[in-house]
Amino acid sequence: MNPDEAAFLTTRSEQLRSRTGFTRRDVLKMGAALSVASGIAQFAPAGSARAATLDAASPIVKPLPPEWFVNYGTNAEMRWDAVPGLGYKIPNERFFVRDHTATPVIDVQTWQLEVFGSGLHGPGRTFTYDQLRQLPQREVVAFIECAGNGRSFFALQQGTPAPGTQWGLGAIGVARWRGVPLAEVLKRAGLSRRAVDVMPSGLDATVVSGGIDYGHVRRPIPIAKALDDALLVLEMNGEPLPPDHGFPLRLVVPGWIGVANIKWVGQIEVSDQPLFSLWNTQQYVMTGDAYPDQPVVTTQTVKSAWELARGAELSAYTPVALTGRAWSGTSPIHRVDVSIDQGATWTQARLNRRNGAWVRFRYTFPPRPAGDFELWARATDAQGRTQQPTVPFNNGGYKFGAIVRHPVVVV
Ligand SMILES: Nc1nc2c(c(=O)[nH]1)N[C@H]1C(S)=C(S)[C@@H](COP(=O)(O)O)O[C@H]1N2
Ligand SMILES: [Mo]
Repeated sequence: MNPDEAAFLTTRSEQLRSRTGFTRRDVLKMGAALSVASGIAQFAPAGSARAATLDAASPIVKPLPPEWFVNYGTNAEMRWDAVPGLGYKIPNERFFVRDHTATPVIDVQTWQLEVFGSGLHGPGRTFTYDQLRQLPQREVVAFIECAGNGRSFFALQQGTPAPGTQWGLGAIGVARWRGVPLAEVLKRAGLSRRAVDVMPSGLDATVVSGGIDYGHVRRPIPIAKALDDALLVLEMNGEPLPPDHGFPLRLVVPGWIGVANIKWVGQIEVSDQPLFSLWNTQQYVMTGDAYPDQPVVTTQTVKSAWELARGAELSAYTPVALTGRAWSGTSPIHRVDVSIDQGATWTQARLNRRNGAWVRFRYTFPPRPAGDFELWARATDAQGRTQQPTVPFNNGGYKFGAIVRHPVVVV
């Protein structure tokens, strides 16, 4: 690394430390790993020049106070060190945001949902906001988590950086979602037995990249999932959906990756043929040496996070009560084990009774002399899937489910 680059990284890392809770050591490691791969410009929150432009017309509508969020411009990560004291659900104003372009502001008076396609036996139909509110409503408490949550740890822990937003573990939130089962809407639109895929499409700006317009953000789910528990959501934690989270209507697909949960839905295509978009072909597909079959990413993996800053200081010779949360896309969490000696010995964490979208856990850090430690939390779900020390790399940096090594300093 030449000295200029080193100076750049130092500056960036100092900005990062104050904005993200990553330690300087983390950032230097990440920077070193990233500098190996060329053309990766998005690893850090925007530098000052870019941040100024973005702040002038923020793509995200809600306030993003730095004590709650790491601001990446079109994405905002929840800071885990701001989570202690929050209840089971993450309040709307604290929920992470991930926009491919920018949050649109939609007039509900003129907005309509249009359902169409070869998977219907008639011409389809439209629904107004009020009509949707008259239909049977259901509630679900579920997480929404970006497929790329934890991506930075491919660089930081495994030395294989993946391009894209360098999320820590805060691209997740849990909320109570209320709305109309997608099944109810499909039935009323004339669902045919021949339907195979259902593709909601967002009303945010189309995605243009390299001179190509890929259209509105949209991604199909199979009809089985659509009819199972997919919910067309009007309310988040008892309030109308906030603009950043999809007002007036978003799809919630419990357990599936973030991008399945299309925001600002304006159209739903129901097809008797498999459907494709950028978001289930070039993006959100596992690629790389470990994935010759290139599976489409659907459900989330098992993960856990500490409600604590990276590099947090703990008092020497004192037991310290620590908390965290663990989750899985496919079943409740069964147990969480903790190691502070690089996996040599493990202690079971105590799980709260409330379990489902995620579970909160408690662990008492034992009295220790001053020094550097790593907290390792290893969650196991009810299907026996356990976090491993490493995970195979994939080019998109999706589903980083390995044990995250969380540095703490005993002082
Ligand atoms: N229309 C639309 N839907 C979208 C997106 C988007 O950019 N446009 N982003 C997706 C991605 S990648 C994620 S992770 C989640 C984020 O949801 P949130 O911003 O409510 O946390 O929304 C998904 N739905
Ligand atoms: Mo995402």
